[in-house]
Amino acid sequence: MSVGIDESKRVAPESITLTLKAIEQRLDYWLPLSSEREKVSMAMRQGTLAPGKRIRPLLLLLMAQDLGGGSSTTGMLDFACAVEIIHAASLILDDMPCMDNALLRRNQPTIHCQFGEPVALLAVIALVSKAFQIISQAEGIDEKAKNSAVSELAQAIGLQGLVQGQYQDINEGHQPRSQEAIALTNHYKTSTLFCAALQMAAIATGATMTVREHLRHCSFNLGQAFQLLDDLSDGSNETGKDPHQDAGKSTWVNVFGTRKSEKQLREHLDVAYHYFAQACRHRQSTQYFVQQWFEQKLA
Ligand code: GRG
Repeated sequence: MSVGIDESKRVAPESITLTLKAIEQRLDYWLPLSSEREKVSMAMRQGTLAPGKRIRPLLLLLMAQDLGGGSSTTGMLDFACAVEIIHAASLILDDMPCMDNALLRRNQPTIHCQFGEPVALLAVIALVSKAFQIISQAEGIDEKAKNSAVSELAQAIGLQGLVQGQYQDINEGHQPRSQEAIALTNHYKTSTLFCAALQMAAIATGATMTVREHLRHCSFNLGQAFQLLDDLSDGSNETGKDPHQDAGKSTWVNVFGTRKSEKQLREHLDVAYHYFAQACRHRQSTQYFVQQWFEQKLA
């Protein structure tokens, strides 16, 4: 499948590679080993620094550029790290025996398999607290923006976000579900953290409420598309996910099949692009990056 992107608008892979390197270095800075034998800090590092796609921090940083920067690069990088750390914490928790009971994540044994359940749980809590510490200390970003960022990220985690998505998934995920019910769970599980990433970019750059509203619509659709892609690629080497993890779950792909899911994915992407264009009328690197990213994954 081709998304048909204009060649002249491609985001240079070298610039993405550099940004990814900056994210990884800053994560490494924020997650030091307390000591060689200190298991919780090892689990925190391992869970976060294991090779992931870093799509949420990348989106945050690209969107901040599209919206005109205006904030310190290090501070923006700190916001991006906070979002990635929350994502990593949610994956560690999601994999635990009381949740999905997964053995593999990012092509490596899951954190509870490596360090045991008590250490994994403590690492999750410590990562969540680290994320908020990072926001509060983000360099060169004013206090009001930091407060708003804390609020956005907290909402994305809680009962109107990841926690709700996870709850719905473990309670209803193995029962027959309507299209709407699956979309709602995906919204909570995935769109909310995409939303926090884009909102934090908007907050740090002083974007208007109208722009922020466009970005909310964009995130909803981007999250749906991303979750559909995640379901479609289950069991492939790409995800590094335990291939049995979603077996028997009422995901879009398991209920409606591959073809309908791909169609649905493309429809969500088109709506997301529409709102990207509404939010950033002058610079649209984020949209082009997303387009080429999906184009590559769907090829
Ligand atoms: C905030 C600690 C905390 C927990 C909240 C456990 C839980 C409650 C939420 C988990 C929700 C969940 C598992 C969402 C999955 C979303 C998703 C598509 C994950 C895969 O993301 P990728 O592909 O993964 O970006 P990588 O490994 O590349 O980073």
